[in-house]
Amino acid sequence: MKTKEALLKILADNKGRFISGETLSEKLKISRSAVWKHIEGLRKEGYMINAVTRRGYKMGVHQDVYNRHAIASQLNTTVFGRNLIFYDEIDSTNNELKRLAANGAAEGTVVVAEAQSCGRGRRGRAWNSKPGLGIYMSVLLKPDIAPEYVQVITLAASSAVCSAITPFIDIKPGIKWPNDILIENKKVCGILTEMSAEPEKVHSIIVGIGINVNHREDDFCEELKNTATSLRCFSKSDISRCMLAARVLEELESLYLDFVLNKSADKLLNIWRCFSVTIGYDIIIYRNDKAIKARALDVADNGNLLVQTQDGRRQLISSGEISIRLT
Ligand code: BT5
Repeated sequence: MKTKEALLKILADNKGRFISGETLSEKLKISRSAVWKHIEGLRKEGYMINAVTRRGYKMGVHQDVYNRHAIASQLNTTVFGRNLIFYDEIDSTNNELKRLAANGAAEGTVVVAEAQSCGRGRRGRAWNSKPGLGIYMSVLLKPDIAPEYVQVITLAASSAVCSAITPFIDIKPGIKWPNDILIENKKVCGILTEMSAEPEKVHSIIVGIGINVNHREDDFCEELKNTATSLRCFSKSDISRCMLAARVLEELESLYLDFVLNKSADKLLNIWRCFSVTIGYDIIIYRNDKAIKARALDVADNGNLLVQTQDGRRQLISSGEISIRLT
């Protein structure tokens, strides 16, 4: 562990309590002036650390420590995040994981960033990725499944996020097929699933998850003010991003392993249905500039949406070709 990470861990383990410079220098095997320099560095990064002569250093109880070590120490997984890479800033965690995958990164490798300079949504859209407030992370998967099942992974991710966020908020989140997680009709999380495959075989899937966690209403830019929300808007206090990121990875690993080992999406689809705000509702399907009215009936084994159009015909639609609006 690097000195900075080790120092943060000690301060975080003792939140609200003073630790003397002497103790820190002994534990970290560095001089007291080096301890002071590291503390100054952490303060510049935004950590609130109190320094009082003859008492030492104290991190505030509400400080959200967010780094590789802090996430790893919360994580109870066997595969996901065993290799976890944390960046203060990266273009996009999906892009970085794609680069790592090209160099042979293992299944379950996770990239997390404090901020993204070029966070991506679907079809070239942007994902607003301010530092200090949200979770931006991607997981590398190498499932032995046919490419047509890739959509199931997106549904697994949205189910995992809903299960993970529910205990932190006072309201039930909803999933708008296929990848939007909404609270009171505003978007709190988006998922970007990208696949590299041959016609018959998946090489790898990167599932990118963006969650608005501790944003206040003012933190959203003008264009997102009416459409985006955060978990903080529905919780009594700030939420630990480390703890939440760890819970999301645990839930996703459990659903993913169940899916690939049992070759069945039943379990995750049942969870998905519980959170769905699409099934049973009237929707408008936009395809090639045409708008078609339909009712969403169910989700199929491969994650496609079963709909019934107004002429009574039933059809399965996949997310690549269309977008939908709830009516
Ligand atoms: C998504 O796309 O919802 C997928 C977003 C995935 C983001 C994660 S973050 C980690 C990983 N690395 C990446 O580079 N991406 C993934 P889409 O359905 O196309 O929605 C994009 C639209 O959502 C934008 O056009 C905006 O209208 C809106 N939007 C952008 N940023 C937002 C935010 N922070 N909160 C809510 N809505 C947002």
